[in-house]
Amino acid sequence: MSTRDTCWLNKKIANKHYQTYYLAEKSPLATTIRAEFAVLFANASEVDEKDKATIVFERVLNAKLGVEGFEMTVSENVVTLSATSDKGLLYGFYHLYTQLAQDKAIQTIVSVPDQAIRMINHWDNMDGSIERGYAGESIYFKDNKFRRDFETIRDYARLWASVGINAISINNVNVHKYETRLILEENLPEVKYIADIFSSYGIKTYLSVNFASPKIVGGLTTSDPLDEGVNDFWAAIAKNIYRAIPDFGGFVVKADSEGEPGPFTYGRGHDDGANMFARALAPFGGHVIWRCFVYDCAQDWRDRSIDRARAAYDHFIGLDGKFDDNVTLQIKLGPIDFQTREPVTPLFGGLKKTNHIIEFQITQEYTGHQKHIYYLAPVWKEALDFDTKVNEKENLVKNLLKENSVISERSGIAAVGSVGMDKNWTHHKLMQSNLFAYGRLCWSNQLTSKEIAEEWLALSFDLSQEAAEKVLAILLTSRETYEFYTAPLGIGFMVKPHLHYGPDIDGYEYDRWGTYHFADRNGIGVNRTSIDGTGYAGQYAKQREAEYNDLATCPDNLVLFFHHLPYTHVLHSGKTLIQHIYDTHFEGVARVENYIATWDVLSEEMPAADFENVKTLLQEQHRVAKDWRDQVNTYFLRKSGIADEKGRHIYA
Ligand code: GCW
Repeated sequence: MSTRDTCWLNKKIANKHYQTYYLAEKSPLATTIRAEFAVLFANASEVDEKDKATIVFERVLNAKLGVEGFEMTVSENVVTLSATSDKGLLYGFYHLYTQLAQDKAIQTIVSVPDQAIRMINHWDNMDGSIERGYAGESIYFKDNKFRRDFETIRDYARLWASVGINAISINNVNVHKYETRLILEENLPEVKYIADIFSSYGIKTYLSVNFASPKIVGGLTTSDPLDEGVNDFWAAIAKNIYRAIPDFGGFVVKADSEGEPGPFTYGRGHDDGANMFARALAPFGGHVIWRCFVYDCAQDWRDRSIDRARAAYDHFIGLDGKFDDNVTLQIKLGPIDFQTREPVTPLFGGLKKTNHIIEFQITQEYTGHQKHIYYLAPVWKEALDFDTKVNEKENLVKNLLKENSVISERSGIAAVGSVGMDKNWTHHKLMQSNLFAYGRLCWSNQLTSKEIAEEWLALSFDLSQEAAEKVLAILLTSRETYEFYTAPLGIGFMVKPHLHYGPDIDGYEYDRWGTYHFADRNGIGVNRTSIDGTGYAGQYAKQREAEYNDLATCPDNLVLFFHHLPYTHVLHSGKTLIQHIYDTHFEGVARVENYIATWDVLSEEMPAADFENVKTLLQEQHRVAKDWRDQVNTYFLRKSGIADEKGRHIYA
């Protein structure tokens, strides 16, 4: 164990009864269970006869448990954890632990994950930096070498295993010079050290690869996916990797996106590109995850015919059914890029014959850089529960991920990770909740954001009921608070360019990234209707299209995503648009002030380091929230010339 924060694995089970266990298995996963007993139980002892144990692990044949599920039964004060694999036993172990740690009654339960792939993508570079990382340097790399801090990686692996994560890609999807070489022999022993650690926690390791590797490191003159030499190159690479790491997961690929190379260079399609990797990996059971974040990032702001929101759908819908069985498309939750409020990407429900996973972002790129409190579970739940209304009936994203994938084991969820070398992993203590929530929600889609936060609080701290409720209230309101003081009504991207922290209302307005708000003296918003706008709304099923097209039914919180409206437009809330902007921005800051006051009350109950950590960061959140409030309010007062009806101070 390293000296790092133990997060939600923070308690030792002192319960006298449950300290003896029987576990016949000898695999690396079983060894992990033994190690966890030693760490998480006060007096655990392994016994070699079943009837002397109060915790019994049992491998069973039980189709309803699948490969990863487990069953926990209790009779006469003996808990039996059964599963078809050691992985299921490990998940069962953590479940039992969390129940005991929360002093909950041990109850019979069958638990099977709702999503098959439950993955983390790291955006770590070998120089130690992390793209969009806010919690220190990479836990894997440093100075263009492997960091070799295996204790940290082990501690990290157990955190994820305890909430059911089963796949991790370790390097950035923007694959630079040194990282392009990760697939080569010279680096495989080091990748294997990491993969073996993850493997002993039931996690498969993936690498992000550079599409242009054949040219860059293979000595070829082309990286054309239909070229024989290129195919041979990838086949040899795959063979070599699997010889070193037999349970290697596969590749993650960002191609033809934000400057990364891809099949377009050779006039080929994304199906050609993805299937090339699929063929190379297939003999070894390997898997390619192909990202759909493909759009024109060199747009001319003058050109109103392009709408970035349309891009993923326009690029991929025509390729539905054309991918090999071991390809999975990875699609960002929203059509633009992890803004506070975006509609759900219409490819969910649109794709019918292609494996796919939804991509979330745990790292708080646009949501406060882990300096602001932003509990993300509500965002993810909203996406998973989104009713696409495809075929004119209820069709929720969480079900469609499986149902519309050719092979349901190749569907699920991925998220961009948020940890670094900071002692508490996430920089902000409270933002450990997002790690926990992500894992729990991937496993059990029906859990509520509140249930998850309560569980996290109970496992992480020893708080009185009253104190726990205070923190809970902060977490559960945090997303709306951030939304209040930043960009209004689904408009997004009023952030400082490149940095993506703090306000810059026109920062992207004349830039090449396709993220415009079109504010003028009369109004603001993007007309994405299929009536007289960009047509984006038309990518949805009929009922959704109609709902978004029509101001009478378009939800307030997305109204500027779909419509360009005058400041005097009256929202469903009864407020004018301009008054909504003023009110929410004043309220957003007031809420942060309340958080500060609430937090101060917790000084007695919170561990000192955590108390200080959050207290300091709340000051920063407050500073930046005020910047947002004042710049946004001033900007719109100047544009519209309409005063705040409550007469509050706006810097004119
Ligand atoms: O949100 C954008 C980020 C890039 C990132 C890209 C992506 C890894 O600003 O930093 O690149 O998304 O998802 O590929």
